[in-house]
Order: sequence, then structure tokens, then C-alpha cells
Amino acid sequence: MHKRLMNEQVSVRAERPGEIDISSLARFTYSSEHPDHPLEHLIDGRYGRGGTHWASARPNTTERIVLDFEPPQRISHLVYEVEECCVERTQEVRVEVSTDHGSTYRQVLAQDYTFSPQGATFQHEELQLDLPAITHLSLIIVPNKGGAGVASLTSLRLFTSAD
Ligand SMILES: [Ca+2]
Repeated sequence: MHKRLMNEQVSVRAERPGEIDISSLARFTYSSEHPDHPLEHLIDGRYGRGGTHWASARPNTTERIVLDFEPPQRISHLVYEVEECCVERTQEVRVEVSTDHGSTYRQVLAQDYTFSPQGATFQHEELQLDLPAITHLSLIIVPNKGGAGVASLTSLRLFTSAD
């Protein structure tokens, strides 16, 4: 029998106006990455269900990822995704931004999402912002606000306004 499993439906970098090329404009600082799920997977253009993901190397630990922009970016829209198929847990993602090279941060988002193998397994979050001249964007990921598990993110996409 000749057989072949169909590919998962994974979007590959659909062009959308104003998308910020994070990989060439930001430098990353991060607290942990799993060897099989490195930080590169966060911005590899493979998102949606079944997309590649970044994950922490240690369970039940709050992780932080900081993007340092050069030059500073005007960010009008932020999208992130998380997929968790295997365990029931509540993950919180907090987004903080700085306009003074990381001296001070202002929180712009704190979002909980509860995953359940029998229910919700995929989170797609969109946030409208109007943030001129952002020098740093910080993601704080609390994997076990409820339950237990490993911090993970499938994708992070940033957009700038057209004008
Ligand atoms: Ca990905």
C-alpha cells in the first residue's frame, strides 16, 4: 500500500500590509528555550494550528522574552498564538513596552487563556495598539496560572500602521 499523510494546515507567511520584519529589526533576550522548540519558531512564519512553537525547557516556570528594536518601531497591532493540546492549564501572557531603552516599562496587555484537551486547544489573540517609537517589547509568559505545564508560544507578529 502506498500511503502519505496529508500535511497539517499551516499558514506560511501570508503577506499582510505593514508587518514588521521582527527577525531583522529586533534582538532577542530570553530566559529559556527547549532545544526542539527554539525561539526562532516564534517568528518563522509558521503559525496556526500545527505551527512550530517556542517552548521553555523547564515546567511551571514564568519565562520572559524581550525584543530590543533598532531603530525604535511604531507598533499598531500585535498578534500572538498559543497551542496546547495535551494538558489542562491556564497560561497568562503579559505584554509590556518601553520607549526609553528598557529603563521603564508600561503594561499594555495581561491575558489569561485556559486550555483543555477536550475543549479549547488554540488561542489566537489580537491587540490594537498605538505605540510610537517602541524600543523594547517584553513578553512575560506564566504557564501555570492554573494547572501545570510549560510556557509556549506558536507565533508573534507585529504590524505598523500604514501612515
Ligand atoms: Ca511558529
